[in-house]
Amino acid sequence: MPPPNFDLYLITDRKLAPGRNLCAVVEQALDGGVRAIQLREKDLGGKELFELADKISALCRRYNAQLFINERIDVALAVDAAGVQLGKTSIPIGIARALLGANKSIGYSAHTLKEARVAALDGADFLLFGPVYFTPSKAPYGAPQGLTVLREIVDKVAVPVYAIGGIKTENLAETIKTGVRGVALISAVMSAADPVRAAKSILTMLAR
Ligand code: TZP
Repeated sequence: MPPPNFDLYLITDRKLAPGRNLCAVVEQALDGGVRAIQLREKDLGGKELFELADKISALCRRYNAQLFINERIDVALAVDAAGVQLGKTSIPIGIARALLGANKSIGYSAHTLKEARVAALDGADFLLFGPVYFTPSKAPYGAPQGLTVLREIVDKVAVPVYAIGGIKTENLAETIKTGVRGVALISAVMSAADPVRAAKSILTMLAR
């Protein structure tokens, strides 16, 4: 696959957009210029996830945006998504590639340099690395990884890297300086009072 062409990777979590319809928030993000969405609703079973993916896939097509499905290769194939996001507990990258074919992208969420290197060798198209900063959902797993480790991964692994975890407009500039390909985030857009404006301002900063 060609390298990813997006700077901002928006990940969904409907629990971080309470009282709002997930499709409506995703559409606002797309309106704000987001062109890559990862559907990550881990508590949904196949039927509900497929139905949601089908709706979000239609939205993404309308905006010419790419849709990635967290973990579920079957759902990604069912809605002809751009690819999947895998991690340590997922089906191996090589098996996913065999099922998805050469024309789908595989993102891999790494938490150590070793994991990042193995994922690159196994054929991941891009990596997420984090949590770079404090973020409530990852607090139980220990301290954030910080910028030094992020820079090391960017320098040592020959696959585009996206920073994730606690990314906000306030820390975007210092994050980008590490040489990352872009950033992945949830709450800075999903929980924003105005997701259109939040997406726009993050994308403007990333484009600089
Ligand atoms: N993986 C590492 S940190 C994280 C995930 C899914 C959560 C990112 O959420 P936020 O709200 O952008 O900090």
